[in-house]
Amino acid sequence: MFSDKKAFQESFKKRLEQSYSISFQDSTRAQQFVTLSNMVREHISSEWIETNERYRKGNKQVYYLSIEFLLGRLLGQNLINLGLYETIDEWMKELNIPLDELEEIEPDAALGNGGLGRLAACFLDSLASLNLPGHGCGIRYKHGLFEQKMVDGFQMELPENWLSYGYVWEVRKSDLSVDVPFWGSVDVIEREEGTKFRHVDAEYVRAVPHDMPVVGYGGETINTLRLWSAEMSTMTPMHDVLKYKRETEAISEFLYPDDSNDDGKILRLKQQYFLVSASIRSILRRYLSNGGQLKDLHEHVAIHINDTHPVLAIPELMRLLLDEYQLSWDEAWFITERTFAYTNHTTLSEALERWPIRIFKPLLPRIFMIVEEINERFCKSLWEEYPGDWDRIEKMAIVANGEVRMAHLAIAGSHSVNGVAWLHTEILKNREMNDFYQFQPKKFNNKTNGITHRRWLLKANPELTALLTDTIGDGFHKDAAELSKLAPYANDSAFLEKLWDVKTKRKEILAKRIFDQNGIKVDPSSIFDVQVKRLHAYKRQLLNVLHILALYNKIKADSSYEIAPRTFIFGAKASPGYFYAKRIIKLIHSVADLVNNDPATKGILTVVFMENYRVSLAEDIIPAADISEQISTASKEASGTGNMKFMMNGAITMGTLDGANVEILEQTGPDNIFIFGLKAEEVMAYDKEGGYRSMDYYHHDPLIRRTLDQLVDGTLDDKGLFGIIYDSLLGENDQYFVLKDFESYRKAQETAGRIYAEDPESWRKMMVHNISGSGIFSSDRTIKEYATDIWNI
Ligand code: 26M
Repeated sequence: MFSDKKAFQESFKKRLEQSYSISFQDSTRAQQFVTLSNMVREHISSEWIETNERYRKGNKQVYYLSIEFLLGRLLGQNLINLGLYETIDEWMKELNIPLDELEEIEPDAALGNGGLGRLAACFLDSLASLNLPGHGCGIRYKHGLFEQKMVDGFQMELPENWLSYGYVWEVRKSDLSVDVPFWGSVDVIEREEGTKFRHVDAEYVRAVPHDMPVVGYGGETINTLRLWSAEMSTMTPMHDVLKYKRETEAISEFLYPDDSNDDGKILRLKQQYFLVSASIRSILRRYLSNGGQLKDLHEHVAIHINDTHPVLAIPELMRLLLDEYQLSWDEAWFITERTFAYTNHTTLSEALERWPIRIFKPLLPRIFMIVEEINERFCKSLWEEYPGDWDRIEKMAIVANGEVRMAHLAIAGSHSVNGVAWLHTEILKNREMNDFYQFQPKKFNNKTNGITHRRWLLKANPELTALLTDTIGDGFHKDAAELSKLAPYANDSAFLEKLWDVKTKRKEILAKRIFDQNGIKVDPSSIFDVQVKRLHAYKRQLLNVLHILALYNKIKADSSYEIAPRTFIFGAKASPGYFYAKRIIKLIHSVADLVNNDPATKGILTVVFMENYRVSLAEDIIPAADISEQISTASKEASGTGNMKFMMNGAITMGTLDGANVEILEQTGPDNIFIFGLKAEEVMAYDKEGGYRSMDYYHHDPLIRRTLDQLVDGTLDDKGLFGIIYDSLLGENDQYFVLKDFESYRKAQETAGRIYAEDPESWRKMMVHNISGSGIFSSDRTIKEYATDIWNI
C-alpha cells in the first residue's frame, strides 16, 4: 500500500471515512494524523513480527531498563527511518494535506526529564538502526513531564496529557500482564531440601505491558519498547476498593518531575520496583519459553541499568532464581553479576539514591532480605581483600547507617560500570568511586554519550541535510562518521555561502516561531546565542544572564561600545520544588524586560525565553543556533548531549572543559570552539578546601559589582525577588564559581562576537569544522561500543 500512490490515497480516504463516519472533505487534521499513523503502524507490523521471529532463534538480547524514555514525536521519524518521508509528503500534498501540519498534531511522548531520558530514546533508535536486538523497558506514565506555562515571568506547571486522545503507537497486551507484590511479610519455611521463603499477605499490582515499535533506519529491524501500566490486580482481596484503586493506579500516574534530587517518596520506590519486577519476569518468561536454560542466562540476555533507578532488578533476579527456580545462592549470583551492567550519569551527591530501611523493608520485605545478604557477602569479600580496614568497608557497604545505597548495589551486582564521558569516567575512577575502582578496576569503563543523527540532523534539519547530501553524498545518512568528508569544504567559498543560507533560513523559521509565541521580533542576522536544557544551578544559566546584564550596563555606560547584535534564547524547565531554579527563570524574564524595552539596547540585545522546552521545540531551536552555551561548572556535568546536537547543526560551542565538551574540543581543535573558565581539577581542588572567596571578585571588579547590585537595588524588581540569588553568590560563597569564571566568560563571548561580526569567513569555516567533526557523537558509535565491550552482542 505504501508502494502504490493511488492505492495509498484511496485507502487513506476510505479508512478516514470509516473510522470517523465523516466525509474526507470534512475531516480534521487530527483525524488525518491518526489515520496516517495507524496506516504506518500496520505497515510495519509484518516486519515487527519478523524481527521477533528472528530473535526467537536464540541470539543474545539486550534489555535497557530505564525509568525515563524521552521519545518526542514519532510519525515523522518513523517515516524517515522507513525511507518513506518524501514519498508520503508528496502523496499527502496531492490530497491537500501538508504532512508537517499532521506532525504538529502529535503530542510529544515526554516520559522523561532531560538528558538521561533522551539518551535512552537515542539509544533505542541506534539499536534498531544497527539491527541489534535491544529493547527498552519503562513505565507508561499517564502524565509525562509537566507542561510549563509562563505567567508574568513565573513558571506554572500544568499536567501533561499525551494519552487523552488515545495513543496511536502503542499496542496493549493484557494477556502478558504480571502481578507485582508489595508489603506483607516473608514466611521462612525450613524443609529438608533447604530453607524456603514465601511472600505472604502481599498487596498485588497488575503490570500491563504496552508495546511500541522502535523502527530502525532502513526498516529491517523493528525492536520493542515495552512500557508498563499499573492497574488493579484480581489477586488482591479488596477491602477498600477505592483506596486500592487509587494507590495502585498512582504508580504509573506521574513521571517524577525531578532530575536532581531524590525526594524520598515511597511512591518513587514503588515505581522502581514495579518497573523492574514486571520487566525481569517478562524477560525470564520469554527466555524460558524459547527453550533457554537458566544456568546460561547471562550468555543469552544482557540487562542494562540506566542509572540507579532500576537497580532493584539485581535483587529481583536473585529472588526469582532462588525462590522460584531453586538455584543456590552461588549459582544465582554467578548468573546475576554477569547479566547486569550499570551506567552512572552523575557525581552530584544530592542525586545519589539512598533509601531509608524503614521505608524499604516493609514495602519490599523479601527484596530487603536479599539486599542484606548481598551486602553481607560483599562486605565479607572486602574483608578478605582489606582485612581490618573497617573504615573502608563501612564506606563501601551497600546497607549502612539505616540506608540502602543504590549505587553500591549497582556496582556490586554488575560486571560493568560506565561513565558517560571521558572526564566523568576519570572522576568516577579517581574520586567518587575510587574505593570500588581499586577493588575491581576491570569493571570500570567509559562510554561517551551520543545522539541519533537521524533525529537531530536528518529529521530536525532537512535543509542542512539536503546541502550536505549534495556536497558529500548520502553516506552520512547511514554512517555519521562520513560527515568528516565535509572538512575540505571549509575552503570552498561557494559551499560556505550555501551553508550560511541554510543557517539563515533556519533562523528565519525560528524567528517566526518566536514572534508567534512571544510576540518578540528578532533579527535573523543577529547572533543566535542559545542555552536550552533543564534549569539547574550547576548548569549556570545564571552566568549567562548576568553576562547579558553586564553587556547592557556596558552599552548604557558607553554609547560608543560596539557589539554585534545578539539574540539570547533560553528554554528550561525547573523542577516544581526547586525554588532557586524557578527564581533564575524569573530573573531571565526580568532582564529580558529591561533589555528588550530600553531604546539604548533595542535591536542590539534581545532576550527570549521560550516556554515549555521539549523535544519537538528543540528540533526547531537547535538548527537555528549560532552559539551553543555549555557553561556548567567544570566537573559537574557528566556529559551533556545537547552540546553534540548543536555541534552537528553547525553551532559553535561556548563552553567550559566539562563533560563531553572536552571531547568536542578534541574533534574541533582549539580554533573552532570557545573554551573558558576553571578546569575540573581546579574546581575540585577549591571544593576540597571549602570554596573560594567570591566577595573578592565583587570588590575588585566594578562591572561585577554594578551588575550584582542591580539584583537588589530595584532595577529589576521592587519586591526583593532576587535577594536569594544575590546571597547565593556573595553570602553563600558562590558554590558554582559564577563570579570566578565571569571575566573569562565575558572575554570568550567578546571574541565570539568579534569573529562573527568582523570575520564571517572564519565563522563559517568554524561551522564546517564543527559539523565535520560531529560524526563521532552519533549514538551509533556509542551503541557499537556498548555492544562489543559490555553486552557482547
Ligand atoms: C531521581 C529521584 C527522584 C526523581 C528523579 C530522579 C532523577 C531523574 C532523572 C534523577 C536524575 C535524573 O537524570 C539525571 C540526568 O539526566 N543526568 C544527565 O544524563 C545525561 C545522559 O548521560 C548526561 O548527558 C548529563 O550530563 C546528566 O546530567
